Amino acid sequence: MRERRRFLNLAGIGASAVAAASVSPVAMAALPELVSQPDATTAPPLFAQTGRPYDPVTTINGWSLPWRMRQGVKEFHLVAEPVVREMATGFNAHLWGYNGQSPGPTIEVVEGDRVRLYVTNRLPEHTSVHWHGQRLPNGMDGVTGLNQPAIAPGKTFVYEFVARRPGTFMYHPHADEMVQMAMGMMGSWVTHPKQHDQRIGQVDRDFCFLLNAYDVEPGSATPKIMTMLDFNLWSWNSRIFPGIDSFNVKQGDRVRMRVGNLTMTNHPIHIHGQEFEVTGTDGGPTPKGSRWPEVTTDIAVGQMRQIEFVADELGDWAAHCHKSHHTMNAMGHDIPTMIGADHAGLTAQIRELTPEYMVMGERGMADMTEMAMAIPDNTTPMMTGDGPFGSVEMGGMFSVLKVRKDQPAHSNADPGWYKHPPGTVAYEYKGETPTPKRAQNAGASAMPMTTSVKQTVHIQKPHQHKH
Ligand SMILES: [Cu+2]
Repeated sequence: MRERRRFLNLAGIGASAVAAASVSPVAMAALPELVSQPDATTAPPLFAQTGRPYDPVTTINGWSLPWRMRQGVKEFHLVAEPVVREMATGFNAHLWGYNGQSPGPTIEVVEGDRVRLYVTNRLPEHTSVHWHGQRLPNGMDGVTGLNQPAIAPGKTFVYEFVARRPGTFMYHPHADEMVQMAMGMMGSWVTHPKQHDQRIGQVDRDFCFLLNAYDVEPGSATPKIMTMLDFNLWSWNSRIFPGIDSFNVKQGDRVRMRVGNLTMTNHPIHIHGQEFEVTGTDGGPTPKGSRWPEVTTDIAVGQMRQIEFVADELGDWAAHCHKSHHTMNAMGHDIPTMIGADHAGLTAQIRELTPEYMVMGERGMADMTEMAMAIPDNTTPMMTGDGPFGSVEMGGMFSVLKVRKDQPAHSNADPGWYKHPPGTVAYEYKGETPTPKRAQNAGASAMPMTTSVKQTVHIQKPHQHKH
């Protein structure tokens, strides 16, 4: 017991290597092996070595947690801890997560599995885990104070329940929830069906990711935890474009995407080039008669959606949140609209007061991607991403569905950019452009103002203080 406490205390300061050396193998065996992920790469699907077999998911820029079987129970070990998450190349955020990354690992089980989850708390404050959407005994639901005492720093709690229904779930703390979610504590959970279910089809590829959001000031690394709506980083699995891996599939593959929303707002998820159906919600598989084809589905806060489609159109297809502010990175806020504004002379005057002043966005903001403006260390440009035809001018919740003839089965290896057959790319028209006749009558002259409005603005000068 004493050894155990010492182990946990050491573990609490992140000295796991020291702890492993100072604890006997017998003491260690009480807990399932602690597996940690060092980086944000998309791990290959984790095929079951023990327990019932299933078709594993691919977690975008994530991984699935290995388990051990002990007396018929599937045992996992989650460790809540501070992590450094690379959100895009060169941009590291100081988050809280599980087992080395944020989000934590995906947990995959089979309907009917008895699951035991050890949760070790290495955070500086107490925590708990809520298994979002599951049917389970009330005392396992993870709401601190309501269902269980909080897990103090250094302590390990055990959750145990049977995964009763198949579907897509999430896990996250229900203790100091606002702070811990703003810091990145969350993960996906997939319960695979035990046997063939009429409503749950077979798919060739099964992807999984969470929608999350952060407010990290450019140049800093730790999220602001009081932000409610004005987040500046809209991410999938704590990654922002161009850091989000593409979905690489073979033409004709039946593809499933499982998406959970743990941000503070809804996200209309939109996929170009093919139509999908929502085959599952947070409550389970949808009845077949309730499905219809669509290209965008809105995912509200706390919801999970499973969408499915046959990827039959070759190409590189955008897949993104359709709120355009969510496909931009930091610096995307509080910039006035300058389109159409005449800056002549203004810049010189402002520069007398602020020598570094520059005009942004008088022709739109696309110039920003070309300018390669100097930005603070440890952040990422607002609109970026080099595509085969230039800048993609995106950020945040944006990725690409790559459909290829020769993508190897089950592989998410990046096939590179699509090679368009000759004559299938939009091109510049080089002929003459006649002025449309209608243009003469349209616009302001089509609806002339009958009365002119004169406005007088009174300016009151500030009183001068007399000293
Ligand atoms: Cu969005």
